[in-house]
Amino acid sequence: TSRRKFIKISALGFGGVAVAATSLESMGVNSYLEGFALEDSLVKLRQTATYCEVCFWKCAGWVHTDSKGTIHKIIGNDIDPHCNGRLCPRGTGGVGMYTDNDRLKKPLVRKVIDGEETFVETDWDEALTLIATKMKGIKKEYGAESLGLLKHGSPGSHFEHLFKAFGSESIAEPAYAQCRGPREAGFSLTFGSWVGSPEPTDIRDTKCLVLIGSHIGENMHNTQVQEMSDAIDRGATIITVDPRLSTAASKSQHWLAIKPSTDIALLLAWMNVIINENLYDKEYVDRYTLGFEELKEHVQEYTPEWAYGVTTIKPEEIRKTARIMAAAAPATIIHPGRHVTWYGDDTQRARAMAILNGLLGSWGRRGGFYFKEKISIPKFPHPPYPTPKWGWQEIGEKYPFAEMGITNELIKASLPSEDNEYPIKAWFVAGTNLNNSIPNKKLLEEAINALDFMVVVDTMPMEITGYADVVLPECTYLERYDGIRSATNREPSIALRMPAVAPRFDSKPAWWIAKQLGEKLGLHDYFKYDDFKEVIAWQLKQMGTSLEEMEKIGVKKFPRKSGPMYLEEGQDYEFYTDSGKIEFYSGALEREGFDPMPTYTKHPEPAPGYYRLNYGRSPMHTFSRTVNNPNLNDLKSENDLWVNPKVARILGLKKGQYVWLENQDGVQSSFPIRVRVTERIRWDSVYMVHGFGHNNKKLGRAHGKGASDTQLISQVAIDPIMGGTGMRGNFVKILTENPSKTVEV
Ligand code: MGD
Ligand code: SF4
Repeated sequence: TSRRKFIKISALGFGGVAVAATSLESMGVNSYLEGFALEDSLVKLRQTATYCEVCFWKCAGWVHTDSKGTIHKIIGNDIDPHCNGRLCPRGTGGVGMYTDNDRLKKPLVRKVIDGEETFVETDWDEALTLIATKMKGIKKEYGAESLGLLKHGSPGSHFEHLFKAFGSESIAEPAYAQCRGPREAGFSLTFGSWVGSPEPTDIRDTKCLVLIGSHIGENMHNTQVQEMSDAIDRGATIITVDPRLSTAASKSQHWLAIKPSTDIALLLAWMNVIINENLYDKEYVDRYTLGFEELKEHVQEYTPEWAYGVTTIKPEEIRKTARIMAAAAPATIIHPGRHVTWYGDDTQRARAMAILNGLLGSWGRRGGFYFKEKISIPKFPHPPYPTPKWGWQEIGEKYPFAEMGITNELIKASLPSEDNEYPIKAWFVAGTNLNNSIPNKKLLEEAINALDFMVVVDTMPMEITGYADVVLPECTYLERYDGIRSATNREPSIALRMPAVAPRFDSKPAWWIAKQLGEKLGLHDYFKYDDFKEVIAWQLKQMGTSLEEMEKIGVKKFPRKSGPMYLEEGQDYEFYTDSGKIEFYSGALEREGFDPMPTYTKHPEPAPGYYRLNYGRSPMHTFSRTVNNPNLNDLKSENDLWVNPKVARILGLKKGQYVWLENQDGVQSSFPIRVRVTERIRWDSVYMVHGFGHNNKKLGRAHGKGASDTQLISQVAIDPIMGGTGMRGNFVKILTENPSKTVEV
């Protein structure tokens, strides 16, 4: 069938797009592979352990290098539960992060020469001395707390350690308030537990997978895609709710092309059917949940007929899909999604998804959600961190259920203000390209302009580096040690990352940069090692293994200690919520003045001539970080604008034609984007892959290619529960001519 064919194509994406992803023995024979095999048999290759940094699934792999230090390929580690021996195309292409000649090469310092601001190359000592002096100055004048860390990925943990030792917990990352925050708040208010990454969705054994705008397959999280592909082959039912015919939707038995921004209405109507038709898991609900009667009462008004008027999904379709979910339960997953900061009521949408899972009894059940486990890594000894006077919790607006720093509040706290008790005066930015990840560009630029000082640590000359006072070139993940990977899964495991090759140019690992700065700041006791390798070796020893062993095996699994993965028949279980139960009715939300159960709110709609700007991922790229990667750029070098044929007809647009976009606030895209006319998008929306439209000319391949969704997101709807930035309430009109002769083309 075509379903099967698709997944095979997608599976080919794993091995075929980048053949070296899979071990040669296990691949079918073709001439390309034979070419590799020949090369492999002639050249003695060295294998070094790593885990991938191209996205945050952190698959463990082996880097194959020859004696001259040339990397031949990166392949998956067979025993790694995050990848089962197969990397995705991006992971295989990760070597391009190392080979990219556009990389940052030397520390840069902003100087004024002949009245012009410019970057001047410098040596590490001068750059780090300057940073340490500035850090001390900020501490003296305002307190260490006024130094903010904006971070993402592995480098972040090294600087977090430095910051905490220095006395600042003013720390935030876009992975919370621009990504997963609402679902963590919503699921934790319901089940008392974060979803986390990898998600504990038991897709391997599911009978029904429900995706609410979650585009697994395009969003390439390795084992999740593998398990979904297998689930389809096994005949599991996939129900996808998406205004766009995503790849997942095209493989689903049920594609509900929902009107954007109305998902909560559908979720409430599903609850209405499941409760009123007695399809919920009575025993589970009685034993484990709180507030069923209130929920039953609450959802009465949300009938499928009511939801039809809101969502455009027919009542029969709502009833039919509700019955399918219930018939498969508890092996049904309403997937929590990942990037879920959409409309500002996102925590409530996540709550609705969590509650639906609760009604179906799928949390803690085979084929639903398993109880995840990870192993904790022993802390390398250092003195206790000083207690800062204030931290991320105090910065800016208060959001009662935020559990991590909120980037957008840290940014706002950097704006000039007389009466801000908790001001941020300088930023340290590591591993995040804020210009592409934080909406509301104007505010971001105002905040940057107000800073006393800004350091950026990156591997590439991304847009954010252009605003820095000092730019520090980090070496790539293939050239360094990093913290031991320990993440939740069905069974705990750890993975080692060690250098496969020496750093190119004058780049250095984050751990080294943090240590040098620590020493210049008098924090020697927090960095009592010469090489981070010593920290890892010490930690591994505490865990009953060793660096030598890990160098050989790369990944080590540990037995579960927290008990079985699923609830047993009739088992008593205490959830980590206030009541110890799964909370359909949330007293915690009520106490803070929020709806204790999710309700539907109407969101702004496009004015005539405007279309809702929808965005997502491509299997070849991760956010903006991969666009200049030579291997991945080769596979996809620009994004295009999905436009419904009806819209194309009205506007006279042709396939492949370049257009410009202007949003509701008059913000225009800097570069043109190519039109793709397709029935796969509703007439009221347009769609593009996030991460393109780079405007830093130093990114030779990525510069000027495609449009940036972030640039067009000037309106954000803040989630009052956890502070996330809802970004899907922006509308664009399509211009067939370059609106401004001043923009670069
Ligand atoms: P990137 O834009 O890929 O993602 O936000 P970011 O993490 O900021 O920027 C990553 C930066 O890290 C790049 O500058 C890259 O060169 C650098 N980098 C890569 N490897 C290393 C390394 O080893 N060391 C150092 N020091 N730097 C490195 C992601 C965030 O964006 C997230 S998680 C989500 S889910 C949101 N998605 C999203 C969206 O879909 N649309 C819009 N408009 N905005 C979004 N923002 C969010
Ligand atoms: Fe790397 Fe792909 Fe795994 Fe992400 S899913 S960590 S990009 S191999």
